[in-house]
Amino acid sequence: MDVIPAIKEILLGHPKKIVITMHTNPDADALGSSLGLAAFLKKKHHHVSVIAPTDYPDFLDWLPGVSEVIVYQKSPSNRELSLKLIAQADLIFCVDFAMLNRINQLEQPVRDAKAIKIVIDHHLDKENFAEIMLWDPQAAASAELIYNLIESLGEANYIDKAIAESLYVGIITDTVSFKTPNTTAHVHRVVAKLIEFNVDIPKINKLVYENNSINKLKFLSFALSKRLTVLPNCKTAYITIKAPDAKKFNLNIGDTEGLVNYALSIKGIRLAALFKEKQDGIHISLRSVGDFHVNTLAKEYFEGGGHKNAAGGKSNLSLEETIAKFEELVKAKQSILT
Ligand SMILES: [Mn+2]
Repeated sequence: MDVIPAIKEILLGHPKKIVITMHTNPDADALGSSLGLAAFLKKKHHHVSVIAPTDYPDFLDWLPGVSEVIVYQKSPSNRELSLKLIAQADLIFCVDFAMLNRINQLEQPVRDAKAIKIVIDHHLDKENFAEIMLWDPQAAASAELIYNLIESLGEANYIDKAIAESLYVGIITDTVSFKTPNTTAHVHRVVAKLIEFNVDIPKINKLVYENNSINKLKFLSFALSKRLTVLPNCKTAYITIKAPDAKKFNLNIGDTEGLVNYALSIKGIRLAALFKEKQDGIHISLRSVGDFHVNTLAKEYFEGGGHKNAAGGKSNLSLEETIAKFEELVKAKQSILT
């Protein structure tokens, strides 16, 4: 099936009840792409609800339309409303994920929903639950795919400053400011077109990258001086955050965003990890440079997945056991890493 004509046809006719949802712990691409798509569909007179399984980081609270996002986990009434909207929807867009286990408790409700499901995603791991897959693991961001979709529908004239800023922030963050290998000439062209809608570049970059709380900076200093381990023989570095650390520094959602990149920034390091001890287990972020596939590591050993150079997973072992497992794996893969 040709994806664009199929989506075009589905959106024709009377206004549809549409739910847009994104992966848990939404990042700027998941949230920005969802809000950009929502704003576009609203302009086309559809009834659109945006549902996030869990809360988004504070540094995204300026995104246009963000106050209307229903955070499922936040309250019983949000849960009830989310389930109702999902059950009644004509269409469900799954943005920035292609595996239903990425939306936790919403997995079953979305799976069971009578709605037509449309995936818009660029993660490597996917399952076939949707009628329509706009899926391209080469894409730099889901926001790039949303832009492509709107343009392919012949409706770029619907894009306005709010939509452009929502998509722009998804692209700058997922490409780590245009530095990842998938930052193609096409990505730059898309961003150039978005900028023509008067995207406020300095404002957005300030909000995203220079919006640290003092706590967050003090925590960064602590993490780098007390919680960083380097395995030079394996070209690997990792940071661990114990549950009491998060408490002591009063960390908010998103405060550990980017921390793993400090480990990766060390000269010669090719694999970096961040282990966060949380109530529901150990959350793991993995980053690499070059041809070491962290998505495979995440998928095979840590119930996760993602991209070649950026992935996430979890572990139900203790923090110490998880780290021991990780070190063992890394040592076994030493020949690939060095
Ligand atoms: Mn993304």
